[in-house]
Amino acid sequence: MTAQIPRIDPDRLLARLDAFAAIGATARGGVNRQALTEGDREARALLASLGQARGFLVEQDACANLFLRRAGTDAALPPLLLGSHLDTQPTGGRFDGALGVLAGFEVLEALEDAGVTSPRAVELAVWTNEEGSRFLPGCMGSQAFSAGEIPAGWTNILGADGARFGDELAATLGALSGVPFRPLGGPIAAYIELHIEQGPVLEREDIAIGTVTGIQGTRWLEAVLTGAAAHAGTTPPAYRRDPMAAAAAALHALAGVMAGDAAARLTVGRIHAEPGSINAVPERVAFTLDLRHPDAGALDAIEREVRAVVEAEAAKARCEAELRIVFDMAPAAFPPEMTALVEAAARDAGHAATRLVSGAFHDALFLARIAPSAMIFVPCRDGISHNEAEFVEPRFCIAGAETLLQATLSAQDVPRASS
Ligand code: HGY
Ligand code: MN
Ligand code: MN
Repeated sequence: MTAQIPRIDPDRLLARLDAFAAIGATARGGVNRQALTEGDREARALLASLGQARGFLVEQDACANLFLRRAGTDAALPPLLLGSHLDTQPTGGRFDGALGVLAGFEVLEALEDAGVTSPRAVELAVWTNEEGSRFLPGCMGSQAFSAGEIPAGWTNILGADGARFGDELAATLGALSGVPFRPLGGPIAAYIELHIEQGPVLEREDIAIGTVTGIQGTRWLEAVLTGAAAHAGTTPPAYRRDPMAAAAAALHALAGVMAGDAAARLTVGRIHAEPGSINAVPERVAFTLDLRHPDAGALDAIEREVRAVVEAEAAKARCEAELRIVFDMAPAAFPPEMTALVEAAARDAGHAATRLVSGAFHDALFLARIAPSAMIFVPCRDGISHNEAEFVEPRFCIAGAETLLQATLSAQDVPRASS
């Protein structure tokens, strides 16, 4: 049977997005499907069953990365890998990660429906814990895949909810008991990821496709300031060693980091006081710092400034300060030939495209360490993400999937379908 021209089925893709958005749906229209929770397991199980129903080989690896494989004619060739993530922020959106996974699945189905044969297998990967909001760091699945091993220290990492990573990983693997294991790691021929932009550029320029040239650097720090618990009513200022006062002064001073450099990003997303009593000066205050910059040297300079300011304010309050790096992703550029492949795919799919650097980190950053990688962005409304109001117009979801299909075909060494 000669192959037909593969085409994205818009209704099928949009229905899948709705079905997965229902898993972990929040009352305000978002999704709370954090890594290695019951919701994450439910979404993985649904995708696994959909893949098995289409005759794709479904496997998982020791880091609970999930793979759906559509075989090629030459099993010896490393596969072309598509992928993204299904885990979300606590108040996440319906598209962050899920669009890339479900568009990738739609590409596999379109190839299958059209009877396309190709030398390379096409695989879809669902990476474990991209977000890093429950268990630090982020991108655990793609880090382990690209390194070919799970760092020993991860097993005992405690999540924001107190759960132990090793336990939750084992429960997640066990929840897909019928799915066979595969070794952790490559080789892969290339990696292509579709994702929402999570910023305002594409919408502002009214362009459907972003050709991602690279990803800015990210560095996460955990700061712990330690003073002395004391009575809120009887302890005068001179007798206090108040880590909350020190933290407040430090964060106020650090607001200048972004004021001084338009490309710099500094976010304190989580702060916690112990014992956390209304009428006790805290003994300990811990907070997270998310630093971003496209330039590695500038990122180092921001870290130095953060350390100097936090340590100085702690000293003023006669507190100890400890800051440790918990996640460090150097900026990276995607190879020109992969960027060109995405631009050609957008053109072939009939969509305008523009180049941009990603402000968010992605699993593609780690895949780029072991294979030529590329990312395709689509606009999200008002650039909102990591927020339950995240929204992508259906036409952009479809444009992204059509571009991913064309990129898959051209990366497959098969004649590109003329649309
Ligand atoms: O935080 C990030 O950049 C990614 O969206 N998880
Ligand atoms: Mn994401
Ligand atoms: Mn995200």
